[in-house]
Amino acid sequence: MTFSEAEKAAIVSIWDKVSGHVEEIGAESLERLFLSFPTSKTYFSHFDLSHGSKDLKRHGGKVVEAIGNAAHHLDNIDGALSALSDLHAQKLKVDPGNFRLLSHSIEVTLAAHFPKEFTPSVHAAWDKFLSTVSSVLVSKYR
Ligand code: HEG
Repeated sequence: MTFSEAEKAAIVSIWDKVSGHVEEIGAESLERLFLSFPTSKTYFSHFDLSHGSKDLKRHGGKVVEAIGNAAHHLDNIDGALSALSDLHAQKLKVDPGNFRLLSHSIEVTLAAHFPKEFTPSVHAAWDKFLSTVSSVLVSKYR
């Protein structure tokens, strides 16, 4: 997937706002995922999923940091997420449908935190970006 200059600018400008708040944005995205789509919780039976938990913050922070890594490598997301792609395909085996649900939850979180900046065209760029990240993470399933 290639990104236009305008899409790259939209992705990076939101990332710059997120980068100092990775745990907060990540935890809220996960909380929205688990509340709206409860079947996604099956992968996290070993976590405390209650509001504000350390597990939500720690894991949310890791997920959002990985998205930041991808945002810094828009011309080579495959390479940037290669190890994470191995992990999801070979060890975690998360049903691919969950990636759309998480992407949606992240987009809602971004819209709620940055209502002025998350315009329809910025939203579209982020949707394309998160869909590319998701494709990379499920690309090694077979
Ligand atoms: Mg995954 C671990 C990123 C979607 C379930 N995920 C991780 C880790 C990262 C990550 C950075 C930690 C890896 C490590 O410890 O080395 N995940 C990540 C991204 C996305 C994603 C960037 C999509 C945008 N993950 C995803 C989805 C599910 C899931 C949709 C299931 C609904 N991830 C999952 C589980 C673990 C990770 C169960 C292991 C958690 C643990 O036990 O610590």
